[in-house]
Amino acid sequence: MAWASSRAGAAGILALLLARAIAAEPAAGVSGQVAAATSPAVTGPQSAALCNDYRGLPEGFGPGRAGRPNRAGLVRLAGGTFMMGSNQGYREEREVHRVSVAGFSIDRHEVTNAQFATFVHATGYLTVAERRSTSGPPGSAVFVPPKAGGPADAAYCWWVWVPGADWRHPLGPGSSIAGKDNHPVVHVAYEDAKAYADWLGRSLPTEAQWEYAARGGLDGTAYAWGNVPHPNGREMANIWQGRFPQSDSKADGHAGTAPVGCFPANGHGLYDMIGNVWEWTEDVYRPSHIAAPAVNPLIATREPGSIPGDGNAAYMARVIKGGSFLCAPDFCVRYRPASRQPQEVSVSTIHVGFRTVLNR
Ligand SMILES: [Ca+2]
Repeated sequence: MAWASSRAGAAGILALLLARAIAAEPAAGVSGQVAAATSPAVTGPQSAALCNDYRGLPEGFGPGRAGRPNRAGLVRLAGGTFMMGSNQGYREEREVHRVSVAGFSIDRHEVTNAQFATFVHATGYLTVAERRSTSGPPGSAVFVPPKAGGPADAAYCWWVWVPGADWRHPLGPGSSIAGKDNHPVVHVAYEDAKAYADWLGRSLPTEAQWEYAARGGLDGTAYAWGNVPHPNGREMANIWQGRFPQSDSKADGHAGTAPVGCFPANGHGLYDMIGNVWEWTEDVYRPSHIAAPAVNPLIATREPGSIPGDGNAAYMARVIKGGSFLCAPDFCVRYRPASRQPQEVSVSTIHVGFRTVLNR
């Protein structure tokens, strides 16, 4: 398979296809039309200090180390017990089970380009997408809407491997992040996210920590803000509106990534846990919650063969959470706290980013 501008199908895109094989089926009870009687519960501070006026760096942001971590931009969450997963969503979200997590702190918003640039400037770090490997030139996966009248139904034809695409050049050579200091960094592989977290003296969230944080204190609701997808007609997260993948109507005001903090914070004061970009977690992906531990769970080992096409001994997928600007009511209803998806650790894309936690 040639790398140059090839359509999805290159080895590095394999995980995306596997993930979408899981993602493609409709899920009972989670369509965009779902509306329950529960009132919307939008709480927490609003985003006046973030979004367009934000420069992308929390006050006091800078290097840390394991013994003295940097705490800028963190929100402290008390420990607690919640119901993790969903029995109404996609099959990999089952079963709902009671989970307890100890107190921890988590980034108020997704890691921004400004934050990642500070890290790279200080360390000289080179992301996976920027490194030449034996399998091809540097590059990453970019979303390209199919042309009108084209084979829109071809499996995941909207993913294009673009040589030269990386966090500084989200759409490939010629593109840039100028003016996007406050957008979430993208095209970061799992080890890139880990390296950044290490530099701060922090960690990546476990899936349980992430879901506990995303629920914002609302236990058992379908969405992070309640059971109504659009309370009072309001767009609550940066997702896709319109017919996917042909046309994003931008009803939420954004196509592609949005600056962090443009949508209401959840009940914990956290922004964009849902939508904008998917977020890496520390957990190795398994296709259900069956037999998961109940206290501070962390899935550290995979189950070979548990993911369709997973015949490669070196294959390793971790859980990503929250959905992205590419999640649509008619395609991937994964803009919910219980949603989860496998992402091959070495693959970066234009719609996966991350945030960090501090476990002390
Ligand atoms: Ca997000």
